[in-house]
Amino acid sequence: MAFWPPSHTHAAPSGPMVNTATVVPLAGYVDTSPGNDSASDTVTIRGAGNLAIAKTVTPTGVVVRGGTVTYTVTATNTSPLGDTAIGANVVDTLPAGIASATWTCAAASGSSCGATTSGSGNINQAVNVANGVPVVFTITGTVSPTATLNAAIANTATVAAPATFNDTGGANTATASNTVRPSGNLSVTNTVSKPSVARSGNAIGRQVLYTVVVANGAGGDPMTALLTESTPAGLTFNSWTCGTPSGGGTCAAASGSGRPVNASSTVPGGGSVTYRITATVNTNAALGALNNTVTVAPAANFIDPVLSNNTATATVTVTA
Ligand SMILES: [Ca+2]
Ligand SMILES: [Ca+2]
Repeated sequence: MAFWPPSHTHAAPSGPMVNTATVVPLAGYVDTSPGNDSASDTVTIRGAGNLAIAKTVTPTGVVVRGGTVTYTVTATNTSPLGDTAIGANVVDTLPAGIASATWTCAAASGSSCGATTSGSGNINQAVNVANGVPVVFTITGTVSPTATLNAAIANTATVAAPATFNDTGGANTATASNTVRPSGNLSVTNTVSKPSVARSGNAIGRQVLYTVVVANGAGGDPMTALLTESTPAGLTFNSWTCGTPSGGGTCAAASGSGRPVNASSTVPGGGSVTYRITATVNTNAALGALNNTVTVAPAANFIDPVLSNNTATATVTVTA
């Protein structure tokens, strides 16, 4: 019997091929059982190549609750003989930290997305992947508002070869991962007790009190905030306190000497703490505006998406 050559030399159709052989009696002979003169064999033609999948995510590294995350899932086929994987199954099951997602699929000529090119939720779809022509799924998801803080959201995609395709390599699973970090809009205000100070005055007269409020916007995650006071010329810092919490705010330290430098507090969304900082205008301070700026910064692994309200300046006018 002649079979389809087991190693073909060109792109061949995949799927079952039926090969039938028949014997015919020579002239003058009688076949007493003509019913068994023919036999068929079914040979399945299998394509071959490395069916693989890759996955990337944007943003990389860190996401916040309620934020948007985009995954790109790329199924590829590297086939030395140019075979197409017909009906390769792509699966992407959304992890718990993703509240909802929609997806689209795109494929250039030769490959195909299969039944549909868009959907929502999990992906479980048979696609055709031609040699060198990727099938690309783009998933746009929303991070759950209750996603566990400081934990990873790992999203895995797989591609499985159809029965008609011999997957000759690995790389059938790919995972993209992000860490959910706390996010809140920290802000700071700074007011001073006196509009002006005479540098010729006595020590009490030259003392000023700065009232600095560190707040976190409503709806934010609890944030660890670091307050730092600048060191303007003409001013000597005496001491500071931290207190007057609202909304569950807490101060890491209740007081300190000099100026606050990375003074830490934890402020839930909608909460605040208040620093009171005493300083003395020096007798040799320059006349005119004496600006004192405070800055609040999120601690490491806390995300403040709005930095424009993280500094505040209070001004004292120095007079003779
Ligand atoms: Ca593979
Ligand atoms: Ca801010």
